[in-house]
Amino acid sequence: MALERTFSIIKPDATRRNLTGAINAKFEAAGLRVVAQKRIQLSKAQAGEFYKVHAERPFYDELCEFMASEPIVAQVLEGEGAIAKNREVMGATNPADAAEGTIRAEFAESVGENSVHGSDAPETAAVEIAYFFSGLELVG
Ligand code: DAT
Ligand code: MG
Repeated sequence: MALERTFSIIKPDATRRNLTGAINAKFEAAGLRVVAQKRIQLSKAQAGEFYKVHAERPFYDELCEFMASEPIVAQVLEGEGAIAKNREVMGATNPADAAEGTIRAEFAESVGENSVHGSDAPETAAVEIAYFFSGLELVG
């Protein structure tokens, strides 16, 4: 398997509950390395741009409000097969469906406030990393 990078967000419900370290511990235990990380607060417009693929969904406005409500931690994770591995560590979108031991099973509060974002494919990972980080911030 190839060494990959994926984009991750620790969402406002998790930063509010001081879970950044607990979530990073899950990534590291799974062999994912945090190679870039910053805590920032998005505007609603920036959240809307990031999630524009969901613009037609009924939960879009609520999702953008939530993502801008408090700080997030934006991250780049690196590892063998990092994109799929991160999705595995995250668990299903709805915490009620998430496998035991996954981040969402342990920490998510609801399908909307589900603690983490992770890229779903190499193309989206590249776009999402470039939206949040410059090349100079990616030291490996
Ligand atoms: P994922 O975050 O697992 O990639 P997604 O891309 O389908 O899931 O949706 C993006 C986010 O939108 C998700 O993390 C939380 C929110 N969301 C998805 N489905 C929802 C729903 N039925 N009700 C409320 N929010 C939802
Ligand atoms: Mg998604």
